[in-house]
Amino acid sequence: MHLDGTYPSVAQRFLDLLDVTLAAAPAGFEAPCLFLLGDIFEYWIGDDHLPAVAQTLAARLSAFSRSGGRVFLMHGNRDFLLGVPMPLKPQATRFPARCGATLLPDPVVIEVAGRRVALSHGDALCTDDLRYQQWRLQCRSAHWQQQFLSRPVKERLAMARSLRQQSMQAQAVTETISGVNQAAVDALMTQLDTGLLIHGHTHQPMLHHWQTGAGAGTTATGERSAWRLRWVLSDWAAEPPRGGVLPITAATGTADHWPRG
Ligand SMILES: [Mn+2]
Repeated sequence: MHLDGTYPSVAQRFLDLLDVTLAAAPAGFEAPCLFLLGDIFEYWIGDDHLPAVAQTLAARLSAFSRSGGRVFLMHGNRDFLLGVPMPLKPQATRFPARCGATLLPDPVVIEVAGRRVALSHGDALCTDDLRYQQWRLQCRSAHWQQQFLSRPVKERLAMARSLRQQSMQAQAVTETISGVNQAAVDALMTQLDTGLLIHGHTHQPMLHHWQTGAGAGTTATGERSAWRLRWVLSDWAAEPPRGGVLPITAATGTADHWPRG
């Protein structure tokens, strides 16, 4: 969603759809679950700095969790500091707690109607972008995070702004956010033993389906050939208006959901 103060219309549309989606959550045997798979915010400099849109979102999510829903958050490449303890302010309320939410690792496997479904932000799969993966390793290290979070808010805001500018310049050169690497996708799905992967990040919403190995039978590595699905979520944008929510039910990712033709 990349929520920030720059595009209030995007934040409003997201919050409105969230209200509709949460209100429509079916009453079942278990609590309805909401998963936000990272880059909820355009940037996040620490849980001690709460932008207005973050306060609004936290209030809505907290109300949903108090009414029996369950909320799960995941880090993206913009908001990877969300929920990380502040070295100099250990008593600061963590953002997930403020939302009544649980912070998930990336990737994570959930079970839906007996099927294993993998959820990820998606940036770790863009392995062709070596410079980005180096930066990812660095900024996800405890050392870098403790150093960054120990700086005053003003300095952290300035650093976040400069990082966003560098990221925009890099994207202007390559014209697009790097796509996922197919070998990395297959390796992850084999490792997680799942036939359905849901992620965002690439801003290229699409349902991909393919067969592992060359046709039917067994693959070169001896695995049984199988159909795999990768559902890429839409990003949220102001112009033209874009964005959406993927309801996950027992039928998600089955043949009924494949595009025709
Ligand atoms: Mn992202």
